[in-house]
Amino acid sequence: MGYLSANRKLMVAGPTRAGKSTLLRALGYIDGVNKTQMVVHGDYFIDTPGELLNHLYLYRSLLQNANKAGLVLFLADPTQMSRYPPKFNTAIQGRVLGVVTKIDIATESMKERSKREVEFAGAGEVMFCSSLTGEGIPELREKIDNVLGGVFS
Ligand SMILES: Nc1nc2c(ncn2[C@@H]2O[C@H](COP(=O)(O)OP(=O)(O)O)[C@@H](O)[C@H]2O)c(=O)[nH]1
Ligand SMILES: [Mg+2]
Repeated sequence: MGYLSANRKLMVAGPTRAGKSTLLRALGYIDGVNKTQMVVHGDYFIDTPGELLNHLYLYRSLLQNANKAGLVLFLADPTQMSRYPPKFNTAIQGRVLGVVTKIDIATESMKERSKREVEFAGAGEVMFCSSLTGEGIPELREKIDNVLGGVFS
């Protein structure tokens, strides 16, 4: 995998069970969803286990992988707390985009709290989606294609 294609990878970070793998499936990057036990590198994506965010001593691993990605999604799940470090974006070379998922089961105030969590982590822009209903997925895919150059086109 050369430098250029590595920089076209999409990485998804977020807590355990936030819906990272399900989102990658909704976006068409992967077929099935299993519990992600380790960092999975596809040709065009990097999936990560939530444990990397849940434990301070694992941030280094998350960041090393993040620097192989052209775009890192900071995923927030309205049904649970996301413990992103403040200004986490400054440790990452690639672009960062905040994504609040599971909007099909979240109230407005839950969504607002999730938005603030990823903004705290340094996401300048935040998008909303549901991997189950597909709401917001086309807009998110378009944004990803704009940043990464449309790996599927
Ligand atoms: N309601 C709802 N559930 C979701 C959504 N995305 C993921 N889930 C559920 O959240 C759980 C964890 O998803 P998973 O992708 O394995 O999370 P990961 O640990 O971050 O990779 C699963 O039961 C999914 O079905 C969503 O947009 N809406
Ligand atoms: Mg997973």
